[in-house]
Amino acid sequence: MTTLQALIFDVDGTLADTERDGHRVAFNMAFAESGLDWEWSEALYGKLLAVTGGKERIRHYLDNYNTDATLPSDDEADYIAELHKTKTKHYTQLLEQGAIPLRTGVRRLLDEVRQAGLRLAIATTTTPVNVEALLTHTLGAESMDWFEVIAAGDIVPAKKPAPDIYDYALEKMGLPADQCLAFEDSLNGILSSSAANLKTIVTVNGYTKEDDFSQATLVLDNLGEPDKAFNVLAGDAAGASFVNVELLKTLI
Ligand code: XBP
Ligand code: MG
Repeated sequence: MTTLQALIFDVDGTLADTERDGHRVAFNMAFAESGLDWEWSEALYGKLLAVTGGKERIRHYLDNYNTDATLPSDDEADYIAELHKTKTKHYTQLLEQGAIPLRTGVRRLLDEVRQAGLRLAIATTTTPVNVEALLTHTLGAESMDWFEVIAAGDIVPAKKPAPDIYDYALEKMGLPADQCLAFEDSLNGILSSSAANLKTIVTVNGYTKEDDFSQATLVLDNLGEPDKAFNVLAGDAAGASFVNVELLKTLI
């Protein structure tokens, strides 16, 4: 019989709603600091989220939405990398200021699964220091040790929707996909986790609620709390009203 051993969490959009009020704002701050007149509105950012990875997203913007832009440097890759470093500085400062809370149920579920002895990992396309800043400023510095693998950013060349980041996390944990569950919030995320053969629970957010989650095991509006039931958007929640270890064991 297959038993549940580990949970692998995406970060952006899943642990916290970081994109609209965190990453987007930090990109705009970096553009302003660099003397660029680029401004990513909430609506434009929703379209830019089609591409994962901040450097890749800037490139996608230049190739598709600001084709007349001239960069103040001949070395485009180098310029984008520097711009992205500035963005990361602003993003981590926003997190330090407590700008982005965890999503409903995240802290409770992490506490419960740790009590139950389940293993934890992270698989995300965001820059490693961003993960550290989010965990430290929401759950405390010790939470970095709760996750035995933090697979993040450029650690694999092919970002989501490629399966590589999940494959990497599974390999580091020495576990087969069928003993783990993934948590995601977006189409690129579930394409990645599904291609790594992981059953996936999706908690949608404002940017992703219209995405195609037909590959998900369960689709919810959030993880829920004992006094705040989730809404089931697709799949069988076995009569539960919030995600707990008991429910997770029925999904594997
Ligand atoms: C998150 C991303 C990241 C962040 C920005 O996707 O695509 O690129 O938006 O972070 P996922 P960086 O939730 O699927 O991991 O600028 O550090 O790349
Ligand atoms: Mg995500």
